Amino acid sequence: MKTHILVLVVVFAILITDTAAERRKHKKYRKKVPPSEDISNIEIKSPEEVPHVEVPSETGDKDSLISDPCAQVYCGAGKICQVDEDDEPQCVCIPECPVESEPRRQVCSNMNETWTSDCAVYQQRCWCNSGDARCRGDEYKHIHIEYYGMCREMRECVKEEMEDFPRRMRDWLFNIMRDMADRKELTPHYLEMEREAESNLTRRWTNAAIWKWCDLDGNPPDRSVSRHELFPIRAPLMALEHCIAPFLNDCDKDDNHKISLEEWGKCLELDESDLEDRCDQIAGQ
Ligand SMILES: [Ca+2]
Ligand SMILES: [Ca+2]
Repeated sequence: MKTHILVLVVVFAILITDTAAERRKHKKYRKKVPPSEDISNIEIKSPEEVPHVEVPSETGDKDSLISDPCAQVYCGAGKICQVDEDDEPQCVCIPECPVESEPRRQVCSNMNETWTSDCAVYQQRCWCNSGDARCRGDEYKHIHIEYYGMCREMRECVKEEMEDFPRRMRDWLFNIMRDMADRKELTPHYLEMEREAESNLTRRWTNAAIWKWCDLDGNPPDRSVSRHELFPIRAPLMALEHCIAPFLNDCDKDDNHKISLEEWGKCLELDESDLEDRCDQIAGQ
């Protein structure tokens, strides 16, 4: 999954820099994605609410793993499992986050504050939700990562850029889908859709859009993409592309914090009649 997201970021960056050239050429061509130093340094994490699996120590033998009450316990982000005095497993706030000195570990929160690591953000949220004195205030109960890297002033996405953004986004989605097909990272179902997109120009953008929407709708797969589910594309791309946040916000036309396939198609300026739910049942599980 991490590799997929990294691929998305690299392809997106390539697309941004190649847009002008592509416009001149018209003709599509396959390009190998060269490694980009800056972008490959971006560390991509899973969505924040995905439960962390506490892996039992490998040094323990089989019996001790079975008897470890924490062995099968899943604690959320910012928490670890500890055994209490009654030998019962408890999820507690992570006592200490690793000391991070590298700037690339920094994250910017939704409160526009730079934190040393994602761990520090989740730890703070855990403290606030468990009444710990180290909580900075009630508002930190809902703190989350807005994007990776230190907080920066986001350039405003001007009207002309916003108008051009759906086209760039469609291009980007198709290029990622093609790249993943080349890497044999698509399920047979999505590979078939990719082949259809290659051979049928009217399906090119729609198939890629449907695939990405299905791909994002995974937690839970309920045929709508929540703000949380957008995290894998929003957080890593925000540092590179200042129009991504306003674009995604704009997609949710009825403001119910979820993006339906219809809304997704509309904001990508696709023909509604071409859009149909073609999510791979297997991939959604
Ligand atoms: Ca969903
Ligand atoms: Ca909506």
